[in-house]
Amino acid sequence: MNTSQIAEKLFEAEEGGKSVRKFTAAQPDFSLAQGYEVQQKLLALHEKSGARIVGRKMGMTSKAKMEQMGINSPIHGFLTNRMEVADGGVLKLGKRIHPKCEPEIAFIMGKDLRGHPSPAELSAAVSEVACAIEIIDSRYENFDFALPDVVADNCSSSGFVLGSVRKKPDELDLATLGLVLEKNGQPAQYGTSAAILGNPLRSLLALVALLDEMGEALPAGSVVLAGGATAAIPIAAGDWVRATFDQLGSVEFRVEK
Ligand code: OOG
Ligand code: MG
Repeated sequence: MNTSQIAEKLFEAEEGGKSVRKFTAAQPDFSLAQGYEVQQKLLALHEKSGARIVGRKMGMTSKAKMEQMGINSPIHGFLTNRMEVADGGVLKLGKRIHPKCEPEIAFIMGKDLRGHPSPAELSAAVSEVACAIEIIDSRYENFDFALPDVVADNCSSSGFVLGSVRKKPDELDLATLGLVLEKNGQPAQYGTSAAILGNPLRSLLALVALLDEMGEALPAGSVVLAGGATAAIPIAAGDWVRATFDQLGSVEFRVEK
């Protein structure tokens, strides 16, 4: 299959709620570069169906996630307006296949960023920091994929919830924010923002460098998810999930069918 056909398959899998086998199983030479090519074609299919890109997400930026998924290099995907769930709102599962969620740190960009900014330029380009929960849902059977597969599948992106407390990067020590993820009132994961490449700002820096390799900038207004700070946990209809972070308050949602 070529990259256009793979993009079609992944789009159909997501729309129809039916998982597919990882492409590297039948095409072992399917490369990371081709994975990103598929991802761009997938974005075009989402845009054709009326979705709008609102930001980017980083993946595999913590040891917990690398160990859970068996992949050890940072990757990025896109976020659309259709993926956003309001803080305190309801996630309708719809056609999701085997959804999970994970606690993250989010940046809302105030200025365009491109290339290799200095630490000062990086912080100055961030207008707000928020706590967040990402909802992921691999379109692959059993969440089983190699690096090019997961990149093609937009890094399992499926949804995100942004916390309502907003801070400036210099109002926080971004490397030391403790957090707890609860499901139905029970703690499910504990973590720290340090798990995200030592400091989530490093994840933002890595994203901007990776986008630059594709000839792209990160525009003002973008939402950026820096990557899961803990392993992801499964969610199902009826669940209530909340993540609480030092200095950034909490973010929560309920899950319905
Ligand atoms: C891939 C998505 C990774 C993260 O934060 O590391 C990711 C997956 O785990 O299926 O979102
Ligand atoms: Mg994530």
